[in-house]
Amino acid sequence: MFGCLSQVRIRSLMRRNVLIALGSNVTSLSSSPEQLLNESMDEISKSVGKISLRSKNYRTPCFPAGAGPDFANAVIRVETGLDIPGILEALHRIEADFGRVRTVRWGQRTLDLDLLAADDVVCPDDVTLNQWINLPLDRQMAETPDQLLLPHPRLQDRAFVLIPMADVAPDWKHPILAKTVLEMLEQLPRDEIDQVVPIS
Ligand code: PH2
Ligand code: MG
Ligand code: MG
Repeated sequence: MFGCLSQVRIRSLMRRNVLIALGSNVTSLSSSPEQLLNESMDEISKSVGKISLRSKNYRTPCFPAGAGPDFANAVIRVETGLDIPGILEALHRIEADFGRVRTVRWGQRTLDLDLLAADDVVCPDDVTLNQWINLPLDRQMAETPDQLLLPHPRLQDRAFVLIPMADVAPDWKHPILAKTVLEMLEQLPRDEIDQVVPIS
């Protein structure tokens, strides 16, 4: 599963900057989606590393449209000494602790934590990542990668990722697409951007 990571392991003594997307669109018995995001950030700072920057929380329409209630989304920038398998393990544990229940692929998510990028690491390799980036929409809906892909292969398509990402890493440059977050955001349709609204 972690085929590309030997190079990353060798660098494991280095601290790295990672970008993590947080999403929630279900209300647990005791918390709102925004509270879940805030509480999970406390947990990430304990088990992954220092949160150096956090975006605003945003209210966003569910993708695909109509598949569920609106999401609360945010992105954080974390400084960590963990290697990538260690980061994923911590994120999965935190998702489980927050009672993530996943019955259908695009269904309601208590808490979804996605590793968007780790510095400029490409996983597993340029050719494979490019294939996933260029996957036609119908196949995106039907196929799920069975290995870690970094940067996240859909981040350039989603206003609910790029807008909070622009709060914390506007100048981060995609290592394959060679565009900054702000440049990727400029390519999205205006109406998709307008639907992502900061939660006051
Ligand atoms: N996450 C999904 C599916 N759809 N839609 C929005 N607005 N925000 C998300 O975080 C999101 C989604 C699967 O992880
Ligand atoms: Mg996820
Ligand atoms: Mg997700």
